[in-house]
Amino acid sequence: MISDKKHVQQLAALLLNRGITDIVISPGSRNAPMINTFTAIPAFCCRNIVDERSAAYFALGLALAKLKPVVLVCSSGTAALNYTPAVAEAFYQNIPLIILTADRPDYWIDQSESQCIRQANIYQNFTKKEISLPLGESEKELWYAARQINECLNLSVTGQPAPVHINIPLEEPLHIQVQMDLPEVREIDLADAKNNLEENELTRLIESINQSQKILILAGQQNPNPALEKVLAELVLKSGVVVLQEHLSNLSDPRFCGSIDVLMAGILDENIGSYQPDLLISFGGQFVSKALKQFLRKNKPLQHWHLSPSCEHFDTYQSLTKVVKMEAVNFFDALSDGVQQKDKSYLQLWKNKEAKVNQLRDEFVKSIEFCDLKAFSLIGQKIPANTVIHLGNSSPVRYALIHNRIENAKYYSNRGTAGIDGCLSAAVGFASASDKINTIILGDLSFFYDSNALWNKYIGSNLRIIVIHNGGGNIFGMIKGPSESPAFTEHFLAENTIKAEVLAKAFGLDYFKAENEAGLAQALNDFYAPMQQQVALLEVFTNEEVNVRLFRELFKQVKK
Ligand SMILES: Cc1ncc(C[n+]2csc(CCOP(=O)(O)OP(=O)(O)O)c2C)c(N)n1
Ligand SMILES: [Mg+2]
Repeated sequence: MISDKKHVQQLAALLLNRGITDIVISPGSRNAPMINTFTAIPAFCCRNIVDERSAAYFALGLALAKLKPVVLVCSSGTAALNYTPAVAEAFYQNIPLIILTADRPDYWIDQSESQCIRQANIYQNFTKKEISLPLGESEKELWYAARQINECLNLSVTGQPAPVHINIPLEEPLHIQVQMDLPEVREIDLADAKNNLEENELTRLIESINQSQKILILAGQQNPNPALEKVLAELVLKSGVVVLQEHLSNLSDPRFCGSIDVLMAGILDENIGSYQPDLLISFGGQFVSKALKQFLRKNKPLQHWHLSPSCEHFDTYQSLTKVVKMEAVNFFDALSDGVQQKDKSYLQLWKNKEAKVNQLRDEFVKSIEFCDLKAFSLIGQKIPANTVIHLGNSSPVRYALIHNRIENAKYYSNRGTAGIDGCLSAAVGFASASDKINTIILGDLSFFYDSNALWNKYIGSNLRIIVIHNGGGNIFGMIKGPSESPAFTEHFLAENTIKAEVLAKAFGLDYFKAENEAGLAQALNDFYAPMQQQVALLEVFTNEEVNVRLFRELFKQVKK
């Protein structure tokens, strides 16, 4: 039995035809036609999560794991507004979410009806397209709706993928069901051409590359991409380009350069001009490192090319001279034959510096007392290889990036907008579709903020949650302004004494804790032991003042 609402039947048919079958529903009455239809068709995989904020972040993680769009379904009113944070994050991370919000007919909006808000275009800044379906079910209205739905579904995955919003006004009665198959609906297919460079343009680009002595390639946040990794590694070998990566770019070839924050600290006091690139080529999402942005804004390249299939003009370093409307892998592939062998001194300069700062970092971390920096080093030694790591915003992502990447690990983080409000939900969503051990490392405030992530039935035994409990928002102690304010403890740090233990118990998670180095090493052994067949939470207690002192000291040490 499916709903008698023809627009909902048609929408379900179009989703099914495209194989978009992962659905996250939040309960409600106005969305009953969607709930009744999707759950009646076995090909749809429906989950239910009550908190729409968490549901949308869960869907984001799920879409990342499955590498395909995920559908969200909610009721009207503030239910829909609660999707907004994750919609913004998905927009800036290029993740396709198909958002279906139930609504009342237009003529009841602002008429003292309950659970009613102005819902058209509520995500207008964070979606590629938003439509409101017509209410009437005439042939013309159904044709019009199908065309618009087709366009939304095509746009969500083409160029730079992004969320789309389909608002669905529905008239009562909402619960009538009929015994029938989904209708046949015409699909408007999309043939997405791989953009090729014209011969002349390609020749000019290759000439530029061959004339540049110092080429720096910035690999921003992106999904693992083995084909790109291969072509870039060959380019490094052939022409000595420097590829700078953070863990979140998921490029791990040892010929690339990492540890960017410490590396930047290491070169700042040196003959910095020798590191300045002639040609900068960037692709992917954002970099976490602020120091890198500062370095490049001060030491601008002569040319900066940004590679973007949807033509984004990212002038992050105030030196953009060309946008190449192309996937990075196709771009480097097209160039590879024409690029000449080159002297590797620029690459050597960066690689030598990287080795030096990494050595200083390791010596320093070995010598210090227990703190967040040390805890991340220990965690890094104990996390199993070939795993998935989710990094919470605030200092966890920074600490993790200071240390070496875990072998064969894939890294994810909500860096589109860097919110602390959905780190755990996104990790839970990802882990629910992953057959690997998934570890999320996040701060205490981020954990409590998003603890509703644990309020659903889709938490797999493969999930490991590490809460770094440092008594509040430690990041604000690391930056000069807030740490010097009289309002620091109450209004920046937001001092926190509540422990995660009670919540772990409430949600039925196995609980571990550690307060010192030996305790953490032991807890990690148990946490990752093959015998640990249950989802588990490890709470690591550290001291705020010690953390801040040693974090600052690290950067002094690597400058030496
Ligand atoms: C939704 C949202 N609100 C506020 C902020 C500002 N903010 C950035 S970091 C932070 C503190 C996070 O504390 P915690 O999770 O304990 O991490 P720590 O700083 O201790 O590493 C806050 C409030 C944000 N990024 N996102
Ligand atoms: Mg904290």
